[in-house]
Amino acid sequence: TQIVTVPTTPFEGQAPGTSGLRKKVKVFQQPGYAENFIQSVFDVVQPEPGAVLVIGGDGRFHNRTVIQQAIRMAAANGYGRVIVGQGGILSTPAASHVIRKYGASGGLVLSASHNPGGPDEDFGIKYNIANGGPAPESVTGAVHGRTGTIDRWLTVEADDIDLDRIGEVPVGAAKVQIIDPVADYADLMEALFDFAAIRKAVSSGFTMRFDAMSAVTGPYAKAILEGRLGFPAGTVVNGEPLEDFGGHHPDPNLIHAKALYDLMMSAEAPDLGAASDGDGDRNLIIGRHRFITPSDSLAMLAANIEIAPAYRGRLSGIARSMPTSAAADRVAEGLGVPVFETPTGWKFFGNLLDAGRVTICGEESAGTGSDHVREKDGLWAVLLWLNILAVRGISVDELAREHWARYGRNYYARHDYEGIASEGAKALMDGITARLPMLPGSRFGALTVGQADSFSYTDPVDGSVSANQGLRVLFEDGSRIVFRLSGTGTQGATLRVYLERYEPPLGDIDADTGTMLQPQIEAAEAIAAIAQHTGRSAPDVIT
Ligand code: VG1
Ligand code: CO
Repeated sequence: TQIVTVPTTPFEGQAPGTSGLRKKVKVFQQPGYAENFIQSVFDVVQPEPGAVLVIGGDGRFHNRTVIQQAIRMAAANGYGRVIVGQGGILSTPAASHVIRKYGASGGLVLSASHNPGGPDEDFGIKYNIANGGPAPESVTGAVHGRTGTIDRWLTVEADDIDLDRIGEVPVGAAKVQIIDPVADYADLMEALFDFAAIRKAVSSGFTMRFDAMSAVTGPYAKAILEGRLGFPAGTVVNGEPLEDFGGHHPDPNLIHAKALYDLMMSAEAPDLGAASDGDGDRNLIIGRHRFITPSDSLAMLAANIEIAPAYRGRLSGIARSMPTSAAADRVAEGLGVPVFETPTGWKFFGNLLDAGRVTICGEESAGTGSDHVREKDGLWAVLLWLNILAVRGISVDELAREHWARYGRNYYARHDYEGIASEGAKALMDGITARLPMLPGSRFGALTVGQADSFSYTDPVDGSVSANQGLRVLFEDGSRIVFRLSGTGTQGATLRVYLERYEPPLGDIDADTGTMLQPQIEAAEAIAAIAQHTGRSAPDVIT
């Protein structure tokens, strides 16, 4: 086939953030914008002739356009086979699994995750490597470098293919295979968990609601929960993936999944409420009248993971991102396994998982996962909860109380200030950074600072160093505040303030989180002058 070389010039700012390149759809619609980025990926990873590439996305607006183009470009760049989810759909964890299962050299995941979708909203492209996980910083850095010098991209002359028809079609010299996006993933879940025990609980009256938020998990949740596990039709709500997610933020938190929260706090609450995000890697867990923070969920799942058949006797270690609460650390200590503290973003878990040093990992941002894939996995977390509840025969609330009674409770909240001016955000972070050396010994109300630093991570497997991963203020009583700027936003800056305080088993373990964290909230304002720098008197989102 004829390979066509299209001349181009670099675009500013094609820097992958916490999870890929994310921009407004309008930015991606500029001629050559997506092509430049994708070609930069191919130029960096240099696929072996005949290599396999996986392509899939969360079904948001602009997905199909970019997929058609990426298929032609893959063919021109020497890939022999391109595996695409039907309709262009693959949840992020499903894409990770498909990459691993079919021995692909990597994959393109088209998503802006929990960010809204539609012509005026967000789009994103992420490259995952052969282990199924997000490319490490060495790769994303090289891709960013390449976007600054790129002068051509490669394609083949070929028409768009029918993305909705399962089967194989040639494009240039490559074979394009359209696969069922759900089947492989559903089989994997069935191999990990005790579906028989869950089915039994369902037939004995266990109820749940899963809110797919009109995003990618709808088909997966219906096939697994309603199909394989026997939950009644209607258990999955908002189950059709929509290009604009019905105009909502597909972000499973108490603000954007408020309808689910309200149901779970009402008299009609089912036993379990759960939700996932745009691309299916996040999870929200709410029991009847009991919200579980993602940090607690990680700890509770780790403490009980060996109940699930595929994890019996093989919890090797636990990893959490630095801003995630230390609840998981107490479980690791209790079980005698190591715990690792990584920077924010799933790419930092890949080496630990590949080396077998951890079995489960998680982030405070509603991400939990294990060594079954190399991404966080929303439905996996829901199924692990179901497996544990079904086998133990207790409620979410009972499990939480039992956990806190044994390990104590890490009260935790994250305050987000979204879409603030970039200069203000920078001034705020610079201000704290300048004060860091002076903070130890300073008092804020009853709190005294013990240690304050900028978090730097040395990967224990390959020795790579990632500096400036968040500013930490650690108080002498064990509580802490972390300040970070988001790396996934597309407009201005987003400040994240993470607040945490530990309460021992015999302490006040069933109190209101906001009240318990009030001293830390006041200290955060005193240390960072948030109101002055952001012009906001309160956070936009509290999770
Ligand atoms: C956020 C979360 C982080 C998560 C990332 C990608 O990043 O804080 O924990 O890994 O989103 O998740 P940031 O840089 O905005 O804080 V997803 O579901 O958006 O791929
Ligand atoms: Co996501």
